[in-house]
Amino acid sequence: MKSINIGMIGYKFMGKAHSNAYRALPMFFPNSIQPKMKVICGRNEESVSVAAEQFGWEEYATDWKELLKRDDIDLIDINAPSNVHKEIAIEAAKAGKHLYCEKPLAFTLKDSREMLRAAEKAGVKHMVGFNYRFTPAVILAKKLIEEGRLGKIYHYRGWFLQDWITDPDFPLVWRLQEEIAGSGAHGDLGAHLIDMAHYLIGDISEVIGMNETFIKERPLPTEMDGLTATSGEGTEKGPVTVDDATLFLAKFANGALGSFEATRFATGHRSTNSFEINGSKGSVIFDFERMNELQVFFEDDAEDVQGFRRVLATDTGHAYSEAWWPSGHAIGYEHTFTHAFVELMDAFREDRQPVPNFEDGVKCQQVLEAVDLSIEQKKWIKVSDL
Ligand code: SOE
Repeated sequence: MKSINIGMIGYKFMGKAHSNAYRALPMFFPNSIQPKMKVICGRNEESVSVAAEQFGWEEYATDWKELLKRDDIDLIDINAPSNVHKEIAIEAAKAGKHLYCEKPLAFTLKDSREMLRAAEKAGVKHMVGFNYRFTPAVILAKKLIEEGRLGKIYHYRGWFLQDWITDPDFPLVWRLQEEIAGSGAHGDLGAHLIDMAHYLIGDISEVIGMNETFIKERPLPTEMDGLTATSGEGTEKGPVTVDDATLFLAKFANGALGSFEATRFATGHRSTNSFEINGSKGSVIFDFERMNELQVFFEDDAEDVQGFRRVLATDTGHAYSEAWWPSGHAIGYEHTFTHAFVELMDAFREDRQPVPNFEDGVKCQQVLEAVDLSIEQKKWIKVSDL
């Protein structure tokens, strides 16, 4: 197998990020199985045709059901809004297509389990878009934990802070409508936090949370694109039906304690995706806005030089460093997607499931839902009860 033919559904922010990543593979990972950018699909013919040309797809299509019928498509990449993930994924699996799906996998735990079952029944490969796992500094944190260099883990602190909707006049984009997005900061940002914690620390066993929608009504949009939108003067308003912020506490199965904060109201924080981990022998701090670095602290450093030190995780010897630039030449957000697709293509070569896959998507959904339930019932919820 030399290449995998891709049919991609969605062409906005994530569609662009995915396309860019597919294009990087032949140049930077020439030994990988290569993705062939066959068809890009979206409902608006004018826009999707422009995207096809700009992003470098061979063809465009406007009907995803027709796309599934094509014999020359091996994998369906779903990056349309969350309300269509389930139907497309299940139909694509039935058509024998391999799957890549953006997060959060589905609206509900039940839906995500159905998606996983459909993929397993069809015997196709399935992957979920938790791209931040593929940041070299995050991989370094994982390595330090696995090698026991941080000792017994006591604390995990995760926070994903954005501020793109603090203006009360920012329009009611689809991400603020429950029927399209499923949830707000919780599913959009919290999903990344939960997956990161699963990857680094392990299973979350119990949670208790709180949430808030600070701005209850917003003007209807006249145009939206990615995270930007406009609305006219005095435009009619509609209700915001998702959370603006969700916070929760967690207990991990291994005894560690966790705290999580996902918000779109952290003024000044454009996209601060961070964690801090404290163990008996050391600590690490990561902030995606400085994604090439990991702050590390080791308890057994000589006392007179103890302190957090900055490790450049894109230097020689770190994950994926050989594929990119000479030491010290940084990489960016888009590279996390390229790395995710390298994992996907490796899974094809080694005939195994890629990681993270729909099982990880379901696990994440289980925690998201446990937090929602804890908010509703105002009490701790055991994740395994769901
Ligand atoms: C918007 O909040 C968003 O683009 C998310 O949808 C992404 O998953 C996250 O990576 C960055 O922020």
